[in-house]
Amino acid sequence: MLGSPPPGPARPGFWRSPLRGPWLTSVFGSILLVGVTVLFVTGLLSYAAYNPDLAPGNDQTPNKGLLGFYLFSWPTSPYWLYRLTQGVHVTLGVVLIPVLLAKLWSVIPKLFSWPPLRSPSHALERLSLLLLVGGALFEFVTGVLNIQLHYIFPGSFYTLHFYGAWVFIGAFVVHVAFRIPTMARALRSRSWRTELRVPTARTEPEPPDATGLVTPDPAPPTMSRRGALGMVGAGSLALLVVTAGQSIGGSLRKTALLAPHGQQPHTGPNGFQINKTAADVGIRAQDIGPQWRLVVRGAGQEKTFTREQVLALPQHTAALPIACVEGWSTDDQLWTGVRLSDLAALVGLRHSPPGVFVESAQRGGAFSSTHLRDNQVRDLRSLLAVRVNGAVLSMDHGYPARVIVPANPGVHNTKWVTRLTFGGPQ
Ligand SMILES: Nc1nc2c(c(=O)[nH]1)N[C@H]1C(S)=C(S)[C@@H](COP(=O)(O)O)O[C@H]1N2
Ligand SMILES: [Mo]
Repeated sequence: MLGSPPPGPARPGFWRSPLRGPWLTSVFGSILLVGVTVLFVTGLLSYAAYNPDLAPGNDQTPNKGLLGFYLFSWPTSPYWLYRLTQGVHVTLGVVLIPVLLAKLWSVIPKLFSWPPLRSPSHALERLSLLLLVGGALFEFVTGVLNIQLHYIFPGSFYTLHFYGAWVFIGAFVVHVAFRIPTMARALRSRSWRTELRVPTARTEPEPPDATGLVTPDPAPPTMSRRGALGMVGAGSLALLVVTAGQSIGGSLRKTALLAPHGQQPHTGPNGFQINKTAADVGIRAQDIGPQWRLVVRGAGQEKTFTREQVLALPQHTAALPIACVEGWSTDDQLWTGVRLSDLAALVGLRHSPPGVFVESAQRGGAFSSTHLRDNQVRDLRSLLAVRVNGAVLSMDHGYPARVIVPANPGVHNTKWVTRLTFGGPQ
């Protein structure tokens, strides 16, 4: 009854490119195998770096259950750790887009295989492919939206990208487990060196095999496999060139054409990337003017400081970058201010201070408050900064005072700080 497919893409002769076949698919597949693994690991690290188990403030995935099994205290050394892991995560994600598209192109006839459901196990396999392809597209699309449109969905991006990653990686592991023998066989079936010498005119389909990727009715070649690989490689390389500079920094920053925050916005001591300006988040002049106070609480004590009193406390300097989840980061900036551990000591927490809950003058909304862990408070480079590169903090960088902690995701370096509660909210 379902014997012959309807006219259209389910017919064996519909897809006619002579390039499609297990070898080409396996080349793209093996790149994705390595790439997706690195994306997944750096993604898990990014999640850990958020300290998502510091409830209630940081915890945007309270129902994560077992998925948070591996969480650990994100370290503060090396101070560039998050800059590296998140730079790799975002840059690699962008660079893999052409490979992902090429891989999907190479297997597209399978999406239309006929009959659509042959048996229960075939149904299961197709369901897993749906999760695999859907999961991959979902993760890449949400990731790109986040880095380009700059948190169009601050709370939900995090949750969607996190759960989406687990669905995707589940389907990915099943897929790899089933296909790795085929992949290994296909990669051995022809030599790279020979293949890369074949011009378009001599490009022939791979021999038909059980994978069903090879067309039974090849059209004349319009491109060699070398050409196809070159095109995908050039696409990836172009994306690398226009994104990597936003995290590598230095003079390469100028090449980061795709980076919304990647190029140098201003000059002078405060001339580095700004995530959200004071105006963006509704900081008013009176919030940070002469009426501004810093309230520090802990161990049953509470102290209030004017800006002059904060400036009169012992000042320390640390060279630290801002590294955003979006993948961009600044070069090291020289921050000066009061150590978080010194502030804890002022409210009676002299030895082994606990974590701190940080609140800003921003009235609600994303990133207006943060929890930091005890290891972050205890690092002597962790500051409530009042100056950067020798100048007073600009309004957009968090005047009068902001948090800066080594290896901390940018989002936890709260600007326009008004209150520090050591030991968490009470
Ligand atoms: N109060 C407040 N602090 C904030 C933010 C914010 O929106 N509000 N943005 C955070 C994010 S996401 C980043 S990456 C850094 C960026 O700091 P910068 O704008 O000084 O570069 O500030 C963080 N601190
Ligand atoms: Mo950020």
